[in-house]
Amino acid sequence: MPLKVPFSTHLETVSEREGIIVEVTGKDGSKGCGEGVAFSSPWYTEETVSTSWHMLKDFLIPLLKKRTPEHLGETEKLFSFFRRNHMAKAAIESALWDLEARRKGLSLSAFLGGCGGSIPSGVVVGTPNIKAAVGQIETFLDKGYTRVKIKISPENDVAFVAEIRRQFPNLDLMADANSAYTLEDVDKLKALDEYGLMMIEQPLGNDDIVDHASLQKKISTPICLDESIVSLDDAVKAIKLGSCRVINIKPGRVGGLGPAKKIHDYCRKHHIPVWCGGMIEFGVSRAHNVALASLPGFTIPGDISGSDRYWEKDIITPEIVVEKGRIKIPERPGLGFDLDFRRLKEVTLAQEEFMF
Ligand code: OSB
Ligand code: MG
Repeated sequence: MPLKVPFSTHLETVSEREGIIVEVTGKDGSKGCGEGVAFSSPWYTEETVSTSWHMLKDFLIPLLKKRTPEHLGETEKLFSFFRRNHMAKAAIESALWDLEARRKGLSLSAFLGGCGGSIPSGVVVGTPNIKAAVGQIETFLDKGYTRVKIKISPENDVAFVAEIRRQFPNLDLMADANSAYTLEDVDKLKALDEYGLMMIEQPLGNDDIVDHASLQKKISTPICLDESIVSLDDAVKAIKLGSCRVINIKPGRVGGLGPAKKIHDYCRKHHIPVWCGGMIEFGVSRAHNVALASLPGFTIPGDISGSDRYWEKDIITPEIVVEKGRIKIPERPGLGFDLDFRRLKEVTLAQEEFMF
């Protein structure tokens, strides 16, 4: 689907989004759905839509066919037989969570251990142009969003942040660098300490936790890790090293809701606040994120904006709506949102069915 407005980071501009929607049906007829959130090219992580499709079709689905898990918990272990490819794994794993929650008659939030009620909604500005960024922030604030994230890079940082802070002195603001810096840039990163950022996300190498630990000692702004944390093991090591004070959890990046919940539980025990990141995804993945973000350790508003942030029309019904800065957690069994098959059909490029 085309985005309403292109979304830019220093790495890539996303104008159109491809994705993979998975629907699973149990022997008893119960259903669940999930989403593969890899991008069309490997700019954010190494996975793409094509590699995810390949993994699903040629490895993960045949593996499930051979060893159909009896319990949800077995899926992660089963999938660990194949290295990484977390977004492909999460596409099925999260669909199985939805299916299992529906079977148990619980909302996905309750099934995960969430609190119910509603979650606060944060939003991301996707332009380095200061005028456009200020315009977007004004629109978002009018819609009630409670927290804003901007993207920074060495070409667009201190002056950009300073001007946004000047115009919005009380805004809950964070900055995401998507690995645009190295330790040589410490002076610039230190200069950002002036502007009361809630955190700086992934300033250094996409797979680094060592340099981030050095950097965190030199700056007062909390570091949040995104790309560097692809497993519970990574989170444990990063916290031990002092590489971050906050973690952004995305189910796709870590292999699904099971691993995401484990990282949440560990962080909560170690007093590391977490929040749920976004992938410019469609409503299916967003709905999973809403349920995940209802867990008690998600104490910071996530990048969980409403369906209308990126899409003219989403592929779920109802769409995800932000009201007074919050999203209601559905109470009915499962995800609480259904696929809008009419809309889905309009935007589907390829479809395949696997029976066993
Ligand atoms: O780094 O968090 C990120 C979008 C695509 C890939 C990576 C990231 C992002 C965002 C936007 O920051 C999140 C969203 O609004 O979905
Ligand atoms: Mg990020």
